[in-house]
Amino acid sequence: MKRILITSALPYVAGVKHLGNLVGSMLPADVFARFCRARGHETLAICATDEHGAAIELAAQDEGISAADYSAKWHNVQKALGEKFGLSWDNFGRSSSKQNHELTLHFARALWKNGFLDVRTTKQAYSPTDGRFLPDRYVIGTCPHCNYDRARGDQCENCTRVLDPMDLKNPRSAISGAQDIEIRDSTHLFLKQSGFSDQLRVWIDGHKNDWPLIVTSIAYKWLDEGLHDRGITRDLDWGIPVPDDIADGKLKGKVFYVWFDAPIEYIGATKEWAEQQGKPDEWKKWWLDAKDVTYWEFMGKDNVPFHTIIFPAMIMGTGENWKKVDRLKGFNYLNYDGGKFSTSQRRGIFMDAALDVAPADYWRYYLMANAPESSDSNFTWEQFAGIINKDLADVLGNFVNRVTKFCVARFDGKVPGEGDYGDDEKALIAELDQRVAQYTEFMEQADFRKAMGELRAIWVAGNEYMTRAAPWTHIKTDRDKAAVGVRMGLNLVHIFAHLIWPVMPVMAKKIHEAIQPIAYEDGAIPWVEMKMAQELDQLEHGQPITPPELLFAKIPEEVIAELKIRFGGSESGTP
Ligand code: B3M
Ligand code: ZN
Repeated sequence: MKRILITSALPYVAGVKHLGNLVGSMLPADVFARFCRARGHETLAICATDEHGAAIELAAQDEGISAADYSAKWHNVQKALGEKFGLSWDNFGRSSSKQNHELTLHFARALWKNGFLDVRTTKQAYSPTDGRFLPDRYVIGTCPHCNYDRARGDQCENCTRVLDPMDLKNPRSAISGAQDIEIRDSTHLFLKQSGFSDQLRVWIDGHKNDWPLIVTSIAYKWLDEGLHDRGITRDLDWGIPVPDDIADGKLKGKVFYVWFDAPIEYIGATKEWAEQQGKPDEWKKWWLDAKDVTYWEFMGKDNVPFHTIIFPAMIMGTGENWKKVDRLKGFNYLNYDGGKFSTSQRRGIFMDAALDVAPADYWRYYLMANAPESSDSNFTWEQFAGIINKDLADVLGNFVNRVTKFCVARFDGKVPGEGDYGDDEKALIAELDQRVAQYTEFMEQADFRKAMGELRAIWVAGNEYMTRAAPWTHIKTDRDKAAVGVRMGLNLVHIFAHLIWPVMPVMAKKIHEAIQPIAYEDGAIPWVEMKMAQELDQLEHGQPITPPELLFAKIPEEVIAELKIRFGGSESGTP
């Protein structure tokens, strides 16, 4: 048994997340966490809303409420939606929590004491029209690297480069659109990041083989371009205030930069979880001197620099033994019908609307089967419907129905015991020994597209076997032979339930209950660990089964056409 810590990048609290956000962090983290639990590993899955920063202040102003009220409101919305999607976090915390305030101050004080923070007077964008400094996303303009004309002051969402508002061409205020931006002096704390280059490179070299190329290439690009010291405070009201004991009160009225406190919330949310468990020290065994823990992070590619360079540098600078990431799973982008998903333009499919269209498990399977791993991937309604109709309805759903209904019609709804497994069954067993091992291996590596491909191949192998075994034909002439086919079929249905649980937990339970009404402790349906010869011959002869109600409904063509109109395509703009 291993101990596995899993975090997914913290969604900004502003509004409902789209499927691109979901597939790039929260969903794969959940599928992986369930897989680890199914295998019996001690698993801790942590997420939270990322609540500070300019973007949230701006969004709260738009709604006419305080940033604190705004965050509380949208945190609850996101938590409820995540649960509806089956996201089984051990804790879904908030970066504005008291635990995160305390830990952020701990980190800042350690960095200050160790000489890794500098006080500097910098030039900041100031808007006389708005009467304030305009940090980060308060400035919008043209990216100096790729010329994207709606780049934000903190990062260009087109080319993912991290920016300073002063870098933008044609800058304007995000509050008022005012272009009369002046440059004024303001004092800030800087993380002396450049001092960590060598140490970071050694650490990243050590992960060349276990991080995906998308991750190492971003990390090396940063190192090769040379690390710049980074401002970690902002002229904002909403955030974690810099305490007076750092820099003799010179930073009065400033708060830490959102990206300084956000990754610390991974620890904060763990601490909160431990307190909720009534074991307030338990978080330490996941984060301090935690040599026996394997720590997995899941995130989109734009978050990679913060997790490979900045947060690790912060950890190194404390001189303390905080856990650093072991396996970092980065994702490319999911596009919507040839263009970008966009929260600001409400373009694409959002988590709330998605659940009006199809149950969570359909989305979970579709998204993992098309996870943007080695390159960006593209969502189209045709492709979505194709996968649901074929893989889920025709291949998996139909198999379960056929076998269970036939068992009821001809074998009294009980697992038939007659006859013995022969060559056909042995060949299937041999094939599935290989395929299940391969599927397990892909899941262990969080290689989701390949894993889903193998899962589908397992269902297909079952279908092909059933077509050959054809109990519906043999029943007329050879009842024992038909019994063998049905018994194998029911055993297949049973292991399918086990194998799909990490990705389709609701369907897995439904299918499992139809075959074997066992209530598994804490809901995890355990992984298939035995040899197939045992797994596929384990249902008790004579044991009753009940065909499940309709598992997967197809999405008809007329509906696809309607959905395209309702959600808008690449040409038609926003819904
Ligand atoms: N809030 C997610 C994003 O860029 C960002 C992740 C923080 S992880 C510590 O959408
Ligand atoms: Zn750019």
